[in-house]
Amino acid sequence: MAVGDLTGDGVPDFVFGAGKGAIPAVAIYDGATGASIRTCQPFDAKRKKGVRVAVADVDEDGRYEVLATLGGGALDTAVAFDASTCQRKTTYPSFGLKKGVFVGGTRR
Ligand SMILES: [Ca+2]
Repeated sequence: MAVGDLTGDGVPDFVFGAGKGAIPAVAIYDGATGASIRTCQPFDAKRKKGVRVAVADVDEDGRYEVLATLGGGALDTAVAFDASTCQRKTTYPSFGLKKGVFVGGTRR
């Protein structure tokens, strides 16, 4: 789970990654209302290793993106995507490990 203002209303929103065995989805909820904003699927549906998430402004445009990686046993690819469109913005190169990686976010 990660927290960050993805809607721009000044209230932190919540991002949840699916657990191991589930389709690798990321669910985003509005922190002000608790309503579901959207569910994104940043990885192939067959890669059911669990999704780890973070929130960070990776392109320094003043808006947060969602960072996601797959859990242990998966390639260590990390991606950043737009929370409002689910469109991938960045794919980070693999370290060559298949143990999964973790992601963390920052504030500017
Ligand atoms: Ca950004």
